[in-house]
Formats: sequence, C-alpha cells, structure tokens
Amino acid sequence: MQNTVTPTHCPYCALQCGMNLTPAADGTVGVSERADFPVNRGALCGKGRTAPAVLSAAVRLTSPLVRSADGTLVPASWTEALDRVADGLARTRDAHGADAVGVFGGGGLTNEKAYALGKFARVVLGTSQIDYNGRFCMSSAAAAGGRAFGLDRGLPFPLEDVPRTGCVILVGSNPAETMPPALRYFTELKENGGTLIVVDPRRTRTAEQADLHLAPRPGTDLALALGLLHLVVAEGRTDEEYIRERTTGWEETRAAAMAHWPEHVERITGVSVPQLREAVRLFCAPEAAMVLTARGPEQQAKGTDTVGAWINLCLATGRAGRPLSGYGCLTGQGNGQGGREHGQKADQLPGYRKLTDPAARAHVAGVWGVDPDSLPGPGRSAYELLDALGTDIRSLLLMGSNPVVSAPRAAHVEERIRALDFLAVCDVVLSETAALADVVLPVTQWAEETGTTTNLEGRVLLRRRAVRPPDGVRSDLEVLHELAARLGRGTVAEKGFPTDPEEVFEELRRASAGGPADYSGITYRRLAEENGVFWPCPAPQAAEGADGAGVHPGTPRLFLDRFATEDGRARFAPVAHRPIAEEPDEEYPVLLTTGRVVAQYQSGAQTRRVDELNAAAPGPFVELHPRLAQRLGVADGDPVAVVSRRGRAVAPGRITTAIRPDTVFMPFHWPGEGRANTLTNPALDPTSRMPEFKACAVRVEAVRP
Ligand SMILES: Nc1nc2c(c(=O)[nH]1)N[C@H]1C(S)=C(S)[C@@H](COP(=O)(O)OP(=O)(O)OC[C@H]3O[C@@H](n4cnc5c(=O)[nH]c(N)nc54)[C@H](O)[C@@H]3O)O[C@H]1N2
Ligand SMILES: Nc1nc2c(c(=O)[nH]1)N[C@H]1C(S)=C(S)[C@@H](COP(=O)(O)OP(=O)(O)OC[C@H]3O[C@@H](n4cnc5c(=O)[nH]c(N)nc54)[C@H](O)[C@@H]3O)O[C@H]1N2
Ligand code: SF4
Ligand SMILES: [Mo]
Repeated sequence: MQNTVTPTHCPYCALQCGMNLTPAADGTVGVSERADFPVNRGALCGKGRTAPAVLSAAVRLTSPLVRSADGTLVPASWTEALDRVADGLARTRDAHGADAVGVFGGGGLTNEKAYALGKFARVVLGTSQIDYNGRFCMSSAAAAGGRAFGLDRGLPFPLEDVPRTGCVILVGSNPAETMPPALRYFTELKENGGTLIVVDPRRTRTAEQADLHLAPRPGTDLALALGLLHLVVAEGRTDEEYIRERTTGWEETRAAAMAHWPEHVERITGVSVPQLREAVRLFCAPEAAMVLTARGPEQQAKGTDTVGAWINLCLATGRAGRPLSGYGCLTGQGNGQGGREHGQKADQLPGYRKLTDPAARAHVAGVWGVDPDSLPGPGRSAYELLDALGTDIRSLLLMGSNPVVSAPRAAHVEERIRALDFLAVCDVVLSETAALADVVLPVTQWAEETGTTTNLEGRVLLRRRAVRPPDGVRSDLEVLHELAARLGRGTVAEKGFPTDPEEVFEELRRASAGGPADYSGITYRRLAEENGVFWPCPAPQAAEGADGAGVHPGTPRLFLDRFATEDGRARFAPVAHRPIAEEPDEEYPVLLTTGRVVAQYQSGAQTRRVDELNAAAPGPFVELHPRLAQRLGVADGDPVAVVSRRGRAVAPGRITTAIRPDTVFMPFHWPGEGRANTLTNPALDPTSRMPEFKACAVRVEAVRP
C-alpha cells in the first residue's frame, strides 16, 4: 500500500472530516486535503491534521498485557490474553449470573463494532448490563427529539442548509473549539444576511462571532427558552395554522410558558429582558430559522426537558419540518450518531429499535438466529452501571472509553473500577482506565481498518483502511470473534461474529431493515461511490427489482411532509423550570461548568500523545472572572483549588472577563490533580440518565505555597 493515496475520514469528532492519507516509506503517514468531501471541503483542525501521530507504534500498545502475580502489567501472547478474558468473564457469569458481567462501549466505535458489541453482550454473555459513553454525550437531545418528532437524528437536515436559513440560535455549543471546520457554515450564514444568536455562559470564540450573545447562568436554559416562548406568545408571533395542523399539546405548553414572565426569567438566568426581546425579534423576523443545541443545555439533570423547551420554541413559531427550518443536535463523537443506533445502548436493538418492543426483539432475534425470549431486557445507564461495579457487576469488558477521566464523580468511579473482580480493556493506547485492567488488548484503529461511521448529519460514511497496522495488534471485531468462540455455544458463536467489517455491515443492514434507522439500502459499494448516504435508506422492495432500479436515494431532510409520530404531528413538551440539582450555598458558593478546548480530544487518551497538541494545550486550567480572582487574591497563572462535595482539583487559574463572575470553567481532558471530573455531580436526568456535567456547586480557593 506504499505511496497510495487513500481518501478516508478523521478518527475524532462527529464532523468526520474527509482527508487523504498517504503512507511514506519511512513509516510516517501524510495527511492532505480531500476537497471532494462536502462537509469540511478540505479544511481540518489541528487534531485531524496530527491524527497519524497516534498510529505510530511508539505511542501505542503493540502487545497484549496481563496482570502478573506481583500486580504489574506484563506482555503476554494473544492466546494467553484472550483465554484470561474469557475465563474472567465466564467465572463471574457462572458464580453470579450473566447480569454480573458488564459491557461498556463508545460512540467512537464504528457501526460494525457497536453492532457486534451489542450482539456479543446479549447473545454470548446474555447480559442486560451494557451501555456506553454516548449516554454522557447527546442522550438528552436524543430523548427530547424522539419525544417531540418520533425519531431522533442529530441534524434532520444537512449542514449545507445552515447558511441559507434566516437565523440560528446556537445553544451551548462552541464549534470554534469543538468543530472548527464547521464554523464556516455560521460565518456564511452571516454573509448571506442571516443572524447568529449564541447562548453560552462564556463569551467563547464562537460567541464572539454572534450578532447576539446571551450568557445565562449555567443550568438555566430551560427557563430561558420558556421566557422566549412567553414573549413569542405575548407578542403574537406564534404560527397558529402550523400549530393546528402539524402539532399536538400546545395548550398545556402555552400555559406553562405564560407562567414564565420575562422579569422572572431575567432573575433566574441573568439574561436581561431587552436581550430576551431582541432574541425573539431576530428569531421570528425571517421566513426560516433553526435552533441547534450541543452539550451546554443537554448535559444537565433536566437536559431532556431543556431541549424540549427549545423544540417548543421551534414548534410554536412553525420552524420545524419545513425547508431550512428545524431543531437539530450537534452530536459529538466520530460515530456519536451511528453508535447510538445499533445496540450498545442499554435499551436498544439495531436499527434504533427498542429492546422492549416484542416485534423488534423478534426481528433482530431472527437475524441473529436466536430465540427472542433469550434476549435480555434493558440494563442500567452508563453512570449507574459504573456505580454498580464491584457490587452487582463483578466483571467488565470495556471498549472505546476512558471513564477514569471522563465519567462524573470520577474518583468514585475509579474506586468502583478497582473493586471489580475482573476488568478487560480493548484500546489503542494505555489509557488511565486500561492501566487498571487485568487484561489489556491492543487493537487497530481508524486508518488501519475499514468501517462505517454516521456523522452529525445522519450521513453514513465509509472510513477506509489506508495503512498496515503495527505487528501485534488485532481488531475489535477479531477480539469479539475470539471471545465468542471461547464463551459461546452453537452456531451463533461460531458464525455470528465475522472479522470482516463488510460482512458485519451486511448483517447490520438486515438487522436494521424496517427499523427507524434503516440502513438496508446502504452498501459499502454505494458508500465508496457516493459521498455518504443519509439514513433512513431502505432497500428496494423485491417488486422493484434487484437490478438497482429501485435504489433509495437516502434521506438528507426529514419531517418535511410529516413527523415520525403515529399521527404525523410533532408533540409539544409541557415543561417547567426547575433549579439545578446542586445549587450554590454558603459553603460552595460558585458554579462550576466544564467543556473542551480545541487542541485536546475527550479524556485526552489519544491527543495527549501528540507533541504539537500538547504544546498548544499542555494542561488543565480554571477559567475565572477578574472579580472572583481579586476576591481570592490570585493572579493569572497562580494555582487555584476547586472543591466540590465530591473532591478537590487544582490547576492554574486563567483570569478572563469572558466568563460570568459567579461561574468557573474547567476543561475535562486531563487525569490527576487537575481532573475536572473529580468535582462533577452525577445527578441524572430522569429520562435520558444524563449526568449534570454542566453545573455543580464548588468553592474556589487560592493555593498557598
Ligand atoms: N477539541 C475538541 N473537539 C471536540 C471534542 C473534544 O473533546 N475536543 N469532543 C467532541 C464531542 S464527543 C462532543 S460531545 C462535542 C461537544 O461540543 P460542544 O458542546 O461545543 O462542547 P462543550 O465545550 O462541552 O460545551 C459547549 C459550550 O457549552 C457551554 N456551557 C456550559 N454550561 C452551559 C449551560 O448551562 N448552558 C449553555 N447554554 N451552555 C453552557 C460551555 O461554556 C461551552 O462553551 O465536541 C466534539 N469535538
Ligand atoms: N466534565 C465533563 N465530562 C465529560 C464531558 C463534559 O463535557 N464535561 N463530556 C462527556 C462526553 S460528551 C463524552 S462523549 C465523554 C467522552 O469520554 P470518553 O468516553 O473517555 O472518550 P475518549 O477519551 O474518546 O475515549 C475513547 C477511548 O477509546 C480508545 N479508542 C479509540 N479508538 C478505538 C477503537 O477503535 N477501539 C477501541 N477499543 N478503543 C478505541 C481511545 O484511545 C480512548 O482511550 O466524556 C464525557 N465527560
Ligand atoms: S473538526 Fe473533528 S473531524 Fe474535523 S479534523 Fe477536527 S477533529 Fe477531525
Ligand atoms: Mo460527546
């Protein structure tokens, strides 16, 4: 494969930027512009440009590791390591039952891996206890979107629609840092005469681009959205005909909004009444408008209702299911969308089917060749699963996540992981979580294997193999194949876990057929020829002929004729404001919110191994307002301690007027003393089971030498 150029996609975020990879004779891999892929049109952020650095064997695991008698991790053969994993999981199953074995996946895994992992849990292990890190990501938006529209797909339209609408409200999203090539869509919107409103407690680099920046107190977006809806009603800006014909539940929602007076909303959020009025004016003036949310409003213990309130605003003004209008969620991880559709979530089966639906169980069990009654029911959500480690759940297989850094209340989660009887981790590097494992299995990654991902637009993409993996590693699919052979019984174990990704995809197509996320009309061949295909994409019916005449074009735009609910109408959500789970008090008077910086990705397991990125973002910090800094007597760069009911973190202070005086911000990419998740609150949203990453009460202290 030397010197051949392979068009493929970035390993990191949900934009799934197109790039060309060229392996060189010296073992390095060159990245060049891939202009034919429309989403990023050649542009890449620093993470994408430097991604090949993590392919290097120097920073990788290239041999399985097993825990030795003296407690250290030592290299072992694949046979020994796989035997130890099978033995560890089987012992727990035999002694404590199948539900004592847990599985934890990731939204960075390809569709094929996510599918195989879900099937492995239900069919080979027979456990209900599987969930994944996507629960920490966009689950609130998924729940709210499903409730309102009957179907959840991150964006119901392609990004190319964004510059052509009239106004976008971007709620708790910072693409300048989290999806830099996507910022272009928002600058083009403004060039075309549209307006951009950004809702963020911080004046981010994204907020600086906005025509209007609203800076609410963290955790109060629900009140903010209700306040805007109140004004929409009071100013007579509702679209009555649309409400009548395309929605249900308006009266109750209208009544709830009327209870949220602008002055009251100003007191809760800190956003002034004139600013609220200006936002309503900008949003309602043009013919079409959009609301896009990301983790800001979603990672709250009321994230589902909060997103519901923003959807209500779209519905009341007739801005959903119409050209260039709608609500969308910007998903996060490389396969954040596809990863939630194919069965690694506690309550789901492939094709975005519900595990509790008898017809869905029968269909998927048929594809898998098992008895529907043998499929377990729904299991615990991600944090609840982690919290049960060492008690109800005694062994864990983990693939594609690093919860020691990224889970809420991380010191507790770390303690629970240490209390396990057995932990197996598949990873490309020795992450902080892998370092605690009994067995670590080194796996191939993006450019070394082929697979599909589904980007934030619902566009299914082919990520092609471009380089030869280093000696000593195997793919996640091979791991599951080998474990199934060791643990399973009968033909499913023998034939049900192919190692060729295309074979897995062919089965996924059948399993998804007829489900909400129908991939049955998508093939590797089509993906190679087209620049991705939007789901749903059903296979042509037999009557249409298998000659391609009936090929489904895919669905770039959803809901234009009807919503995916039974009656075709969107449902308003009757929601009311409630406070954050942990309001500041005398002891913990400040709010902490958390998020990202451009040069690091997630738990940092991959990007902290890239020199150029470490130079740009070397470590954690605490963003604080000059007034708070003055009160504490700290200067810029001085270490500050942030203390919550869960623990204490220390990092250099970064003084800036870009943050509210009542709030501090920490990025969560680092382990150790500056780990933001030592502090965060695992209070869960009742519907999505999303933890409250975006708001908890803390005390901030100067650290004296
Ligand atoms: N560089 C980089 N890019 C990434 C990632 C990464 O780790 N690093 N991760 C990827 C993934 S998985 C995801 S999920 C996305 C996340 O992408 P984003 O959602 O854009 O990222 P965050 O920084 O978590 O949060 C966005 C903003 O929410 C604001 N915020 C905090 N609290 C509140 C609140 O109460 N209300 C509102 N309205 N806003 C609030 C924060 O100040 C922050 O600027 O990024 C993806 N891209
Ligand atoms: N405080 C705070 N905490 C947060 C958030 C926040 O905003 N604030 N955001 C949350 C969000 S949105 C997310 S998505 C999570 C993400 O947090 P994590 O789930 O920890 O995500 P990553 O750091 O991407 O971990 C992925 C791991 O899988 C490995 N990996 C990469 N590719 C593969 C592969 O193909 N196979 C296998 N087996 N392994 C692979 C990587 O090396 C890495 O160790 O963090 C959440 N935590
Ligand atoms: S924006 Fe996301 S997909 Fe694009 S290069 Fe950066 S990390 Fe990769
Ligand atoms: Mo995420």
